[in-house]
Amino acid sequence: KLYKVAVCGATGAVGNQMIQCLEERDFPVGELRLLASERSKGKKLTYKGEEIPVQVLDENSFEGIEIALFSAGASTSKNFAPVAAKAGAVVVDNSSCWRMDPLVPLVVPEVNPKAIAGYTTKGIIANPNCSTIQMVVVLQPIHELAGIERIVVSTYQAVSGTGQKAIVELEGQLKALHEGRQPEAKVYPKQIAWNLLPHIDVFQDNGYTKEEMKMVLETQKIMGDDSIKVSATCVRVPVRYGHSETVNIATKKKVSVDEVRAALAKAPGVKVVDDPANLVYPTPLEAAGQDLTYVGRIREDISQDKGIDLWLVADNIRKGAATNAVQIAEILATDYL
Ligand code: A2P
Ligand code: 11C
Repeated sequence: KLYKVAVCGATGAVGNQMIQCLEERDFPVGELRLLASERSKGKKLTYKGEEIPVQVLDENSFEGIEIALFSAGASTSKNFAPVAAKAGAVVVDNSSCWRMDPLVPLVVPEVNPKAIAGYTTKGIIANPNCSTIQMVVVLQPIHELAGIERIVVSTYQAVSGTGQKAIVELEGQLKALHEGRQPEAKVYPKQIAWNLLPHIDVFQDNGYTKEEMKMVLETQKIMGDDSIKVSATCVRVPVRYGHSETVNIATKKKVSVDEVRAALAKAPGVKVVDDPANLVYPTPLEAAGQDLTYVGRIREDISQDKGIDLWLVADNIRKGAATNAVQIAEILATDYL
């Protein structure tokens, strides 16, 4: 069967990648409707060699659509995901808008594919935050092996997570610095070139940022275990594509590095890249453009009895957003629609 698919936010960094993923993975598309704002009127995007005009999103955009992939920001999702669902589409939404709604499943196909069944209540499935996706893909097999009690994670997040305008800002600042000019900061509150910012999304009353709290709450929801304790520090780094993370875990059962490595070697969506003696460990440049989550620096935590340290890297626009959404759509198509 072929499906009528809409991509809402088609002109954005993630939306564009969604179109590419549908093509690469040969998703059974019968009709592809591309939606964006008034600003994109007249634009055309290419799918399988064919130019498709971008349509301006409105109340009638989803007539006849069966699957709608959304990545046009939280306010667009809030207003239009229910419109698409009412028109009969199943929405896979990449924004943060619906993730913590108890009636909306939050899905990473390698971790909790069965949760997709819950889409029937609201017609919406939420795609998690990029930094959460790559972490749970790696932690789920360890949780099954040894039971995870606590996670302490620090992230090193690429500017593409903020969108195309942030990539342009980083490049502009680097150029200015090389030319001896004062770099301009508009997207971020401080210069990002040659710098790091311990600040992603807005600060909350508890001192954490919203991005950090997404890692806490989304991890518990996806892994289906509210008892897992998480403390996160999210940092923006001057990297274009690929989020990296150091993850320290405390487990209920003591496990060896070899056992963790063996569990990860057979885990779906994960590739172990870990031979430090030969300088083998993953980096964002190597993960960019790929769909796997790469894990290296696997070692026993010397500061506690039952702990493991890990280093993870994945492409935030692909596995962290577009690929994960298209994987959900694939399961919908195969098992539900
Ligand atoms: P447009 O290009 O017409 O502004 P990014 O995250 O890379 O900034 O992309 C955001 C995506 O969401 C773009 O495709 C953008 O379309 C789309 N978008 C943003 N606001 C709206 C809106 N109010 N209605 C429809 N599409 C929107
Ligand atoms: C970033 N993780 O890297 C963010 C982008 O909740 O979907 C995605 C924000 C979200 O800036």
